Amino acid sequence: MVVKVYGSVKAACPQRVLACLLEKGVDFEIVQVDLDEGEHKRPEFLLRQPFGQVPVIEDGDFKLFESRAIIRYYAAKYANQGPNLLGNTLEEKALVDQWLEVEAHNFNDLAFNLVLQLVILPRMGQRSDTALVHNLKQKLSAVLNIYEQRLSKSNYLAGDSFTLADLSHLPALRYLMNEAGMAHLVTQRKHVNAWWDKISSRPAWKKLASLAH
Ligand SMILES: N[C@@H](CCC(=O)N[C@@H](CS)C(=O)NCC(=O)O)C(=O)O
Repeated sequence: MVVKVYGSVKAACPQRVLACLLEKGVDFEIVQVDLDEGEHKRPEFLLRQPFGQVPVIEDGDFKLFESRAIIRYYAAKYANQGPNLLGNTLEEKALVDQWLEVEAHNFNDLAFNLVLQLVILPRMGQRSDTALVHNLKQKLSAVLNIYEQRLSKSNYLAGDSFTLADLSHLPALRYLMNEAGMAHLVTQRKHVNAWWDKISSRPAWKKLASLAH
């Protein structure tokens, strides 16, 4: 049964799910939801995702939304297929969870709002708020300094192998570095930069990039 992913291959949150499915070698079909047309706010879509956001997956009769819940589900469902993205021991798994929470609560809001200010609003003909951009950059720099320390001690966030904790950062980091012109936030930090090089050169991520462009 092919997994249906409702979303757009260009949107960051669906990309988190697609990257995980590609890592695991799970077949999927993308059901396009046109955010520009507001399809995600229509009643039929709200039956799948009551908050009107993408992604949502449909796997046979099973439906799930929230991208991080979805990647945890597939990493566990296909634990014996493809790379282990969850860690082996209880402690390794806890560290993966810890860094996934850091991504969701310390990193993502800042990165998302920077992309909003620098890419999305200008695209809609609106001006970005320079003071806010400055503030977001300062705060994100402080978060990335903590990543730099962590990554000076281990190859990946949760330890010595690539896990969901790393994968979950890929979409927003890519937007930040490319469209938002904030690559220096990564390249100025030796260990963060080496980590980015490793995680963004994985075949699954490269394949997703080729689907998105
Ligand atoms: N916490 C949710 C966030 C989903 C989300 O923000 N999706 C964005 C696309 S990346 C979206 O649907 N934006 C349209 C909107 O919020 O109206 C998840 O991770 O799935």
